[in-house]
Amino acid sequence: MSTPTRPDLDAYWMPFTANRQFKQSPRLLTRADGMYFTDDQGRQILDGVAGLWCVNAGHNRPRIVRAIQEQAAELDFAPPFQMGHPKAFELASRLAGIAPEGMNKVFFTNSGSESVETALKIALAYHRARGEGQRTRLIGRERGYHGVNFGGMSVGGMVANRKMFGTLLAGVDHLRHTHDIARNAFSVGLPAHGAELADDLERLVALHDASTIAAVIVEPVAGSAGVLIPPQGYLQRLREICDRHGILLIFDEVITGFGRTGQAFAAQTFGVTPDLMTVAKGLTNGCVPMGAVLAQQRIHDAFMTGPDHLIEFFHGYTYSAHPLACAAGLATLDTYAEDGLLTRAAELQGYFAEQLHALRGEPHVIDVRNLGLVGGVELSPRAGEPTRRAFETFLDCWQQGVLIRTTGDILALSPPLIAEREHLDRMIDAIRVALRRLK
Ligand code: PXG
Ligand code: PLP
Repeated sequence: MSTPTRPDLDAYWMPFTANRQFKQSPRLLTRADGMYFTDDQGRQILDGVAGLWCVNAGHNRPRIVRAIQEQAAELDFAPPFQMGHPKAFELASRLAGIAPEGMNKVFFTNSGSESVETALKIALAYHRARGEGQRTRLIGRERGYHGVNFGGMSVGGMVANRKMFGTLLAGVDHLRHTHDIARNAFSVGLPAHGAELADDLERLVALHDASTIAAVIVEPVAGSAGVLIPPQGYLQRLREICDRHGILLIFDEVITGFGRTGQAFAAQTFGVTPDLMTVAKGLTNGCVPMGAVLAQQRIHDAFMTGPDHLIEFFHGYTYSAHPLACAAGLATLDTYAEDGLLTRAAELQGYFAEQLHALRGEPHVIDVRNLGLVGGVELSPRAGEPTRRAFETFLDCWQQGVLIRTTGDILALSPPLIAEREHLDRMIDAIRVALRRLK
């Protein structure tokens, strides 16, 4: 097929992209359907990462497409402050209905990053509303990713995302990460070792005093930092320590939400209920930007004091609960329910794990890890050129017509939850082929 005319690539400063490399050899997607993208050369590209961990129901789902089209013609925008529209309330109720028991209040945002900022602000204001305004300290974790805004960047723990940007938020500290190849390499599902790393929180309590700590935020499964699966018992232990000290526990479920780990939320997969939960991505199947914070009733109720004509929480976005996003969200939840997608990862994970772990022994592979429909393959870095092996693997897979993600020298797979076994086979085969010809 002849190369179509490409747009001028100069003006667009691309996010999280090697701009110069991209513009020398662009990868342009023009259509998507089901498990596949089409690129501007007319090639079919198998989607191994649900777009960017978000298109959980696969692409171009008719019900979602229709809902967005109809909504645009019916109510294009409604101001979210002191006003509402029916679908915002409906979507909040539906979300509360699939959330862990007791997480029944929903605050809408437009992205994962905004959800994180919102959750951190709720935590601070909650303590203050209850007369514990000295609880201002926020605790994150090394190798955490909580978006790119100042709060999320500060509690986050990826050095490249932080080092350029000055002093960040004051009063933030970090738990150690749980990644431990020496003890846990090639674990199938949850690694056996490392629950005791949750005790880092006790050390930070001993250092700062619990009375100064507002909240701890962690990803139940770290995605962007390279698919780090929590050790058995780790999240339970973190919950216990938070409870002991009156510290709020925030789960950042931007990636793990909406069926990725085999239940609607990782909180349910692990049987650990946080106080606040951030979501985005799969909330609208990636079709319209939207995020949300889910809160326990008592967190919300702490704000509902004072005269009732006064605003209780001075926070919100112009596009909070945007009608198009709400319409997409409702249609997405219908699609998940209709196709049983929120539990499909639980059905597929055995097969996925088996095939993925068969990459053990291929060149450069130093770890394989998995949970639900998330997989990570860690490569040993090429001497003096960290991240290049993974990037070359990514490019090779792209040439083979398979889209994967990389972070550092780690390859990540997070296929749409509609994937069939042959799709999983093809993704893993593409990685195998690429690894065998990699230097
Ligand atoms: N928290 C978590 C846990 C995330 O994974 C965000 C917050 C921020 O969401 P927004 O919608 O603001 O991007 C994310 C986003 C990758 C990758 O390569 C992952 C994300 C974003 C960009 C790249 O794995 N996750
Ligand atoms: N900057 C200015 C000047 C604004 O007026 C607003 C919103 O009114 C914002 C930023 C925030 O925009 P958004 O509500 O879309 O986050």
